[in-house]
Amino acid sequence: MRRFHALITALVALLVLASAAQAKPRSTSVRTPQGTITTTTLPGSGGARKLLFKYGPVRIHPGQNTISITPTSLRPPKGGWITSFHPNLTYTNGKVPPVDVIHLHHAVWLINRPGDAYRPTWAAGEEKTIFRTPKGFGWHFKTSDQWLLNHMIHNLFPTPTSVYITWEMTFIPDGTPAAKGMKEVKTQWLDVEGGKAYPVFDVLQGTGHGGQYTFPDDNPNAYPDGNQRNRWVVDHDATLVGTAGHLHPGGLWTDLKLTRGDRTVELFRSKAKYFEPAGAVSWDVAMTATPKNWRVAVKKGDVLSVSGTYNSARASWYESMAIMPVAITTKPAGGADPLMTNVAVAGKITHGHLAENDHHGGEPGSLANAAKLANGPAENTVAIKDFLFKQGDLSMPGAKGLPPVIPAGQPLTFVNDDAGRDIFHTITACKQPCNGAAGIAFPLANAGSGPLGFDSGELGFGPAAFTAASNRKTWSTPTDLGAGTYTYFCRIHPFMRGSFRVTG
Ligand SMILES: [Cu+2]
Repeated sequence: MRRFHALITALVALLVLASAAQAKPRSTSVRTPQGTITTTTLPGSGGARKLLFKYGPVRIHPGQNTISITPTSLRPPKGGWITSFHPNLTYTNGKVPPVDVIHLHHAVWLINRPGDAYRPTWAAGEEKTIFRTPKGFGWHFKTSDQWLLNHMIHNLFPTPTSVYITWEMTFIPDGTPAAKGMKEVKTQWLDVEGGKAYPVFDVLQGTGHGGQYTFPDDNPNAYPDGNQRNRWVVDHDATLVGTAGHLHPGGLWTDLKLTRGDRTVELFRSKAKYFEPAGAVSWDVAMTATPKNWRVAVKKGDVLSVSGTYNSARASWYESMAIMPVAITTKPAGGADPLMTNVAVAGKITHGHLAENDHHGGEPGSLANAAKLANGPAENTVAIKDFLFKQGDLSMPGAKGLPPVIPAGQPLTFVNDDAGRDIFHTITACKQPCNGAAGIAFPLANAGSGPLGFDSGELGFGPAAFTAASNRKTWSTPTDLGAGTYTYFCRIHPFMRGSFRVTG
């Protein structure tokens, strides 16, 4: 009897060991010309797996801030359901670059399904929101779909490097137990500048009300051609199951609203939760997303609209964004009637503070205090070459570092001689002395509104259809500047600082 017992115990132990071995996640990697795909099984999930895509290495040029669009073969190997999307950026050694050094301005994955239009489906900004569909919903992938990756990686320094764009997905292959009963969602892109390939607007310091500026509401000329780019008319009865907003530093929240007949109601406010000690001024932020049980029934003909609200008291925010991709079912799947129920509940952030946002900047460094410098030469032009302002650069010792002098009423013209190398620069006013170290929260475009808050735009050239560049290489200062010493920085390469002096 005792021997029998021992045998049973041994058998049970073996079985436990065997099932433990089976329950271990297994990973396999496939290398492709565009990067690697690593598949990891998720035991006990009914067939789901994690797919990690590493796109690259992508060569990053000195100071680059350009947009690239390429087809990508980094997709699931077979048909199935995608239920989460987690984007990131890494060096080739796997480390995540500090955001004040290399910065994922944006990446957008566009899907072209034969018979449908190209559809932006997932996106990443430096807030690195993680998208997850509620249980039972997913994006359905077919191997006949084509994927395009639109990315803009920004190098804040002249040092070239290499990076991977990475994205991790939860994937449920068709035909597995977990795929049973899944409901399909698509992404409906809602963007205050919808339809533009570089969808940005400026928030000028001091505009709006009470220190806040909402686009498009606070700009009567937001849509000069009459095309209300922030709206989408719902084209089929459906259920909204999730959304989160995308903003830039300075952003406070995005709002998603629904209009039916003469009523407009809030559906969700995605709030920016800043970890940044200085407040709403940097990428040290996470956005709130809708909770798992958020379901909103929408009808054909309803109008969805989006707006973005920024802090306009602290600084100007050039080339800002406000986007809310919404996961919408292809067929109705229940949900609350937003005219009967308040669906605008509080959201949840999708991650905490990220270590790559630890260098806030502003500490005293080696740059000059321009107000204490003697007059430099009288000039009407300042060339920018090799990331240096040729006269009045705050990093330059001696005569070259002295502020060029212009008489009141005369412009000073800047010429970007790096433009031929696809390097864009800006001349953006910041409050004197503007000589702290560059970081994610310094410098700010905080010289005030009106002529004091000048900004050149990105001096440089790019393709007509989509570029951050202004497609010119020169810019002149406003002619109504009063006597005084002015400091400025380059928004693209914030270590670049300069000054000039207006004499009365
Ligand atoms: Cu620059």
